[in-house]
Amino acid sequence: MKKIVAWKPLPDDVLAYLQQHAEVVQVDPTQHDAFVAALKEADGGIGSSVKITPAMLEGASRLKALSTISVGFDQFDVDDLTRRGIVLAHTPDVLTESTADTVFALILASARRVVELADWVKAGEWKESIGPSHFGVDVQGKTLGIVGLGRIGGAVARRAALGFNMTVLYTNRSPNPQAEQAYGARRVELSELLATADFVCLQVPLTPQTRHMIGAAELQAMKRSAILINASRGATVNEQALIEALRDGTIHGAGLDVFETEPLPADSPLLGMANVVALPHIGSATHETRHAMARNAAENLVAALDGTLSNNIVNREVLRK
Ligand code: 8YV
Repeated sequence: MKKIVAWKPLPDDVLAYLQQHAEVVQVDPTQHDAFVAALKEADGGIGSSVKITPAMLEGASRLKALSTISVGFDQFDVDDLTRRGIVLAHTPDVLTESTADTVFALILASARRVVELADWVKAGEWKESIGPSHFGVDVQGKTLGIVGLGRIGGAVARRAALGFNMTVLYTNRSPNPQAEQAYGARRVELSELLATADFVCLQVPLTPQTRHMIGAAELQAMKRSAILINASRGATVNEQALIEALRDGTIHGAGLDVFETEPLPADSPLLGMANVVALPHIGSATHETRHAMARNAAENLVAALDGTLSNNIVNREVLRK
């Protein structure tokens, strides 16, 4: 029987499904040596949120497939997996809508100061009717700039255009005719997007090309009234530059679900800023979506080990070897 290593707890039904196909060894990824030893014995692996380095795969000669319970695969060295002939699968579709909801929650919360004012009410500070010092800014009718219009970016564009009557600008490696037609989205250069958008929303994967793509110069290029939204990966933004821009009033605020270091360290200056909404990487974190992701990843893994997986493959080249 094949052996699968799971480095994340799985819902009971998903575990039972995997057990119909293989022996499942559950490991605690913080026990590094035991985790690496289990990988050496395994045909497949499933999990998320842990960096899997080439060194951890040395001697894992049986390993044929890894399946991440996430759309992002920046925890893996994909070229190295391809060289080793290991298929990497991910879960791109099932989390699109809940992640777009998180992005919109950040847009609304930052613009309307939802978290700050809710805390203020709970602190017993609401003693008379509010005035301009508590007002926010409008979301509806404004311009949203989406950096990277893939699946999640498209779902954000739909909410923005159809639900909030927003003008949608985007950058992307290739045009997205569907979003242009359905949501009136317009593809522009990053410089135009930064200079024009009221909300700049990052929806790119983390790659060497996107690391720190938003730094001091890009923040400076944004409107002083603009709000930066990031629910992609923390390292797409130079966090130190962002902290300075928020302090100096270079931009108005930020809604952040992701950070360069997660969990966000308790001494991060971002935590003390009223113009920052900070969430604990909840992008896809609903009961329904996390369950669907685990199920999807398990099915991907079983199919990859059977040699029948045809979609959700990160490194398709491996199949051609
Ligand atoms: C979580 C995510 O990071 O899918 C992604 O890329 O960012 C998230 O859904 C997590 O990996 C889910 O287990």
